[in-house]
Amino acid sequence: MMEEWKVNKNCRICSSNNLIKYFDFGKMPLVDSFIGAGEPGDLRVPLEVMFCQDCSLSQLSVVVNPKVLFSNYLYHSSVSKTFSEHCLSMAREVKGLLPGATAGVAERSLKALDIASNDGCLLKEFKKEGFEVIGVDPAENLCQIAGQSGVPSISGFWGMEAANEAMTRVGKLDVITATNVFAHVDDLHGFVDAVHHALADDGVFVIEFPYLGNLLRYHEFDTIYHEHLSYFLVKPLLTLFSRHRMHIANLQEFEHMHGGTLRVYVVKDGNTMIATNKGIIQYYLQMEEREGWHTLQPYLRLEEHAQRIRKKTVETLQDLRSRGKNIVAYGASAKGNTFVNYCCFDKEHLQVVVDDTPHKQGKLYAGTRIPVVARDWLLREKPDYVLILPWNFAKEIMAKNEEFRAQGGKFMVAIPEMKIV
Ligand code: JHZ
Ligand code: ZN
Repeated sequence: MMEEWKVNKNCRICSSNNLIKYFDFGKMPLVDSFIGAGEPGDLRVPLEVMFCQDCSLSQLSVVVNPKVLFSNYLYHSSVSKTFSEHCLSMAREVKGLLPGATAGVAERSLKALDIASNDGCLLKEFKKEGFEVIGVDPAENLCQIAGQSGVPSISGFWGMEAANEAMTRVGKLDVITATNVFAHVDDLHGFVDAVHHALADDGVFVIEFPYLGNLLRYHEFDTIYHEHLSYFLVKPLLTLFSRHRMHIANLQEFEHMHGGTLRVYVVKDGNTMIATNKGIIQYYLQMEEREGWHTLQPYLRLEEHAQRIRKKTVETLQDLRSRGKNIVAYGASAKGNTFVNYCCFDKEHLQVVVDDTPHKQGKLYAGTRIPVVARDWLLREKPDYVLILPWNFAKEIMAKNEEFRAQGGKFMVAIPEMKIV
């Protein structure tokens, strides 16, 4: 039988066993899995975050088998317009960085590979910029969708095998991207080895992940769930890449993406084609130091913030319900399900979760078993209040539902603080 999860005892970057637990959710369901009609009960696994006192990497105490998590993945990147626009600007910016993209070297076609390419959302944009593209994703259903929009994909997890297959198909890569997947990887060293192997010597590896500094600052405790094995600061990443003859050349922060995303440009040592911005790396290291994020103390306060937000949310919902108001949620996101499970909500508290992803509709939210429905439900049933779970997309979701608002519907957001918008 397939092992469903295993315990993580050593830091996945520096191997230290000096790991201190700072947030304990107890046993939680796999928040990004959706239950179909008649499907069996939900798997519950301990969810605890630990801080490595040696390299400052935050990480979960368990690793759920990635085959359980990702083989049939319902998260479709293209559903969010904000994210699609982000992909377009990323393709343009990365192209501008590459020596091969400047005049005179145009004869050579540039090659881009995206790890966890999902429905091809990012590679579509690289293709428009003239790149030859190839995706790698473990979800068969998503590779098919990507293929339909002209993005060829290798179905599987990233590693030496996928790297070799990609190189057989397109050759060495000028760009390898990994957006919102680095935190999902257990064997980070194997992952980076395979990147080093497939990347051209003057190429660039671009990763994006939600920055741990923002999680701490804005109490984004709901972004903690089994898929996110690691929570990154800049400091542990420097340690990681230095062990693979690579280094960080530049950094950029996007405040509006997933509550504050960090984009990190990584190159092989000796690659002088892409200039290193030492100033910005220093700036981030000093800020992390100043905020105390390389020590345990600020982490210990996160659970207090989470408890306070939970209390306020539970009270607000109780108050509204006692006044006969109907409340639903919007955005069947993974983070949203961490939140509703943490608050112990069920259908009595939140009648349904509205989501625009057709594949999630008609299913049940894991753990809480709240039904996921399409948007027309809102206009038909006219609930009084809508709690937006993906606070990162609150603007986009409210703009989309202007008609509901015009009819008197109200929106709420719980993070960083519970409020009626
Ligand atoms: P969203 C995802 O987490 C998945 P999630 C993943 N685990 C990860 O690492 C992080 O991102 C970074 C819906 N929606 O993107 C779509 C609408 O219905 O915040 C999604 O179900 N209408 C890989 O799941 C959800 O909301 C809309 O107009 O926490 C958003 O989920 C919009 C904008 C979204 O991430
Ligand atoms: Zn460590």
